[in-house]
Amino acid sequence: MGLAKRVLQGDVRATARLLREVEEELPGAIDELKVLYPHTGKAHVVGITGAPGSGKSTLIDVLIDAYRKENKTVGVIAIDPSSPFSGGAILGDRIRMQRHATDEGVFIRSLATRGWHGGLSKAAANVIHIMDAMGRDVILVETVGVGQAEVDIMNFAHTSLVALVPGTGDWVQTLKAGILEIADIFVINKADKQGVNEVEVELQAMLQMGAPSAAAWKPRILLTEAINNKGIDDLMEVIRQHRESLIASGRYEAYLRERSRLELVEVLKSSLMDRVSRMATEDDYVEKLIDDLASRRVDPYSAASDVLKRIVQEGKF
Ligand SMILES: Nc1nc2c(ncn2[C@@H]2O[C@H](COP(=O)(O)OP(=O)(O)OP(=O)(O)O)[C@@H](O)[C@H]2O)c(=O)[nH]1
Ligand SMILES: [Mg+2]
Repeated sequence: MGLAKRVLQGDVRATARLLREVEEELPGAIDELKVLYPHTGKAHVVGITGAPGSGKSTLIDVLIDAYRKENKTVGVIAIDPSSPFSGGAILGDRIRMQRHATDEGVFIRSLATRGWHGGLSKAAANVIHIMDAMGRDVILVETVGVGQAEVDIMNFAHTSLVALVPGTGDWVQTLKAGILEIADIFVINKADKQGVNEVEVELQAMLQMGAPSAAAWKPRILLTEAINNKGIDDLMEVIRQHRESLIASGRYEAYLRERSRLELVEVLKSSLMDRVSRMATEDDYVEKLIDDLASRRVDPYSAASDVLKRIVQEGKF
């Protein structure tokens, strides 16, 4: 039986193998993804972003418990911040979530931020599809809210959570990264610490400063102590309310459509870039074109148009 068929039956080993093949960008993996795609779009994807150390993994850990109590299966994708921001985060994630390792209903995967030629957000979309196809009810995606790729990944989530903590200036920067616009729920975690009210008041002020909107959903602010499992029932309830509001207002369909558009653009971009970089190594066509540009024999627009024409003529991507 093909890998994709086994993934559709919820086979954990087959899923792990397909994920590896996708990660290694083996050509056959694309064919398996093609088989899976019609079976995706069922899972509820919850994105969790926020400054390093704000407690995202701890929140996910207790959310896993809460979903498992509801008999829901869970997929977790931790985008490893293999960036200067990482403070041994991978190890922390592993240890914290280890206790779920023997539960077949929990499938945890990390995705390194480095090494994705085709783009991190495309890779994340593929992992989401695979977990969705294997039948996970909920998929939790953790990203450190820095960089455009991570904002793009949050666009693949139906519900976007932003984790903030009291007593640091971190959260202001998080909001500056364009996260404010996409947040559905703000979670002020570590509410056991000093300065909770200040963050809440400041956040409320910022939200009110934004253009008044007639949107069906107004971002909510919740307080949690992930480490003490406090505030998690409320968080679960608000996530559920957000999903219901999406569906009831008809925005769910619109969201799905928008995500499909984003994904098409991502795949197109990476396929084109792939093709162009192969062109550059297969022959010296691109180099000659660059010579022509440098000596002003051709302009960049005509050159790009030439490249596209050549790709179309070759008929292969
Ligand atoms: N006091 C307090 N500490 C917490 C709370 N939640 C998490 N922590 C602690 O904060 C630290 C960071 O938690 P993580 O869950 O690893 O945070 P993260 O956002 O996933 O971190 P990165 O993945 O490195 O960005 C850990 O030492 C947690 O135990 C809380 O509610 N209160
Ligand atoms: Mg983490």
